[in-house]
Formats: sequence, C-alpha cells, structure tokens
Amino acid sequence: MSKKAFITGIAGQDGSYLAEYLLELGYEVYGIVRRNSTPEHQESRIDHISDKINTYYGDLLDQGGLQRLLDDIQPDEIYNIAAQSHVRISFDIPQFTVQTNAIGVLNILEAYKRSCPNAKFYQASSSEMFGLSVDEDNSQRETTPMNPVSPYGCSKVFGYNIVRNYRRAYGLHATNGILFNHESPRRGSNFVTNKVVKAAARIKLGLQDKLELGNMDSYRDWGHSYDYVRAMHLMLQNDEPGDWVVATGKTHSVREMCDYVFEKLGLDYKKYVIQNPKYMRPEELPYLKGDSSKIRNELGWSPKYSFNMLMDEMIEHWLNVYQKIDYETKCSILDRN
Ligand code: G4F
Repeated sequence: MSKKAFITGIAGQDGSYLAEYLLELGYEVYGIVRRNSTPEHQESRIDHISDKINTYYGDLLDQGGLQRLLDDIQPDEIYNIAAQSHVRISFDIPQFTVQTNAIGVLNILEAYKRSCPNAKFYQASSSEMFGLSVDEDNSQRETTPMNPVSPYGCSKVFGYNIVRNYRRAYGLHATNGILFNHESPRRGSNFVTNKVVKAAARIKLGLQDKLELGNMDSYRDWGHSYDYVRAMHLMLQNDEPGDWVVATGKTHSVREMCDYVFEKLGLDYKKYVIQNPKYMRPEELPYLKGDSSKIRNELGWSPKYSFNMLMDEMIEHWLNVYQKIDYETKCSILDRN
C-alpha cells in the first residue's frame, strides 16, 4: 500500500518540489492551500500535478480544521512547510508572523498528537534562527547557539523548540530540518536571488533599466530547493527523529551573486544596481555558512547542485520566459517602467 504524505504549504516553492518528489516515489500526496481573494497564480507551482494530488483549503491558525483533515487522511508523514517566510516583511507584520510560524506549529503538532501520533513529522526550521551566532570556524551547525535578529527568526526558534519538546514529552517522531537558504526558478520574486535574476534577464532584453536592492554585503549559503526537499524526506526515513542542518557549506555575498548573474549575461552589475534604504532591514543577519556534516554522515545526503548550477538554471528559466513574451506585453512592461 502506498504511503500518504500531508504537506502544509504545498503550493509554495518547497511544497511543490516535495509533492513532485513524493509522487515519483509512489506516495499519495495531500496538502493545504491558504484561501486568498485573488486565486490567480496561487496554485501555479502545482498546476501541472493538480490531477495527481489532493489539495484542501486550510490554515495553520485553524487547529480544528487541521485536525479534521488529519483524522480523515491518517497520513504516514506530515511536512510542515507553510510559513510567513519573508524575513524583511516579518518586521512589518510581526504579530501575524509569530501567529503563523510559532502558534501555527503548535496547532499542527496538537492536531498530529491527537489524530495520528504514529505518523512522522517534519518541521521547516531555518538558519535564520542562528542570527548573529557563528562558530569559531566561521560556520553554523546544530550546536551553534540561536541568537535570532528578526521576528521571523524568533518565531522559528519557538517552532524548533516546541517540536523538540513534543518529541521528548510525547515520544513523537518529530524532526527539525534546519535549512539554509534554498532557491530555484520557483522562488518568490521578492527574495533576493530571484529578484536579481529576473531583473538581470529583463535588463538584458531591454525591458528594464535599473534594479533596486537593499544590503549587498550580507553573505548567504544558497542551495537548490530540489536538493533540500530530498533531505526533508530522508530525515523522515530515519528510525530516530532528530535535528539536521541542510546547507552547501559555501557562502557568497549578495554583491558576488549580482556580479555572477550579470556577468553571465554579458553585463556589469555596477551600471544597473542601486541601493535603496527601503529594502534594508531594521536588523540584518550578516553571515550564514552551514556545516551539514551531520546529515551527510548519518543519512548520506549531499547536494547535486552547486551555486553556479543553481544560478544558471534560474537565469535560463527567466531568459526563456521573457524571450517568449509577445510584442504587446513587451510594450506594456516598458510603459510600466
Ligand atoms: O533572499 P532573502 O530575502 O532571504 P533571507 O532573508 O536570508 O531568508 C530566506 O532564507 C532563510 C534561511 O536562512 C529562510 F528561513 C527564509 O524563509 C528565507 O527563505 O535575503 C537574503 C539577503 C539578506 O541579507 C537581505 O538583506 O539578501 C539581502 N537583500 C539585499 N537586497 C535583499 C534585497 N533581500 C530581499 N528580499 N530583497 C532585496 O531587495
């Protein structure tokens, strides 16, 4: 009999790659999507598999609704990937961020404990939890103290700790993946990698002339979402639950990323990129580089994508999208600029 997986945030970047991956492995896939007054594009990342998966409206803030679904579905594996995932926006909407990312985790843990305690549970924890902490060898790992610098980071620390608490207190197979930044062509356009790649492709094709960014001197450890959803699945195949860092072990500044992307398109980023304080954060996390030795040694995970391969895939994707647009759309984009 095939295994059943339940995914919160199934319509997001990670949810869509995870759903595809689990379908390939023969899983029955279920997931929830938040109701939105503008349905267009809300499920665009999962349109191509919509006839193979089962989606429902649901929300991490509605514990009763989550419990009813888990009662009915009785999944073998639960992946809690839904979140208010934008760090800068968490300064604008801190209460909503904490409700969703902290209380929301508690809600789904309670529903899981009551409805299907024999299932395995994955929590999307984040490298943003480390904040200002860096070990002496310039890396962050499972043992690095957590010192978050954003409402988002603080909310994720609660989620991480409550998962560990439920694991020990109730003997649940509840696991944290501490994922460093992970990107793809499906990344939301207001995260820095996709914002830069889309703009560079448009500048190359004459559809845009400037790109406004915030802090260009922060460093991130960027991997590919596809590699990271494989890690999520691996963690739940382990007999014991635990906490695992998932990272490439390489770090680049936003400036270096811009340099790579624009140069790939034959452009000099310095001619096009300007800094706008609007995109700066009230407090910045300056440096992330993950040590993922634990998951590599214990579970045999390793990434297939390098930083260059990831960026190249994103560049190719957006060049294709913008090269295909017709004359009328091109004129309207130029008007908007
Ligand atoms: O792409 P970002 O918005 O990602 P950030 O803040 O690192 O968060 C992402 O990774 C976390 C894992 O560590 C996840 F938990 C979280 O959900 C999310 O997926 O920003 C990356 C860096 C930051 O230092 C930011 O200040 O890019 C800098 N940046 C510079 N200009 C910008 C911009 N970020 C955005 N979003 N937009 C800019 O214009």
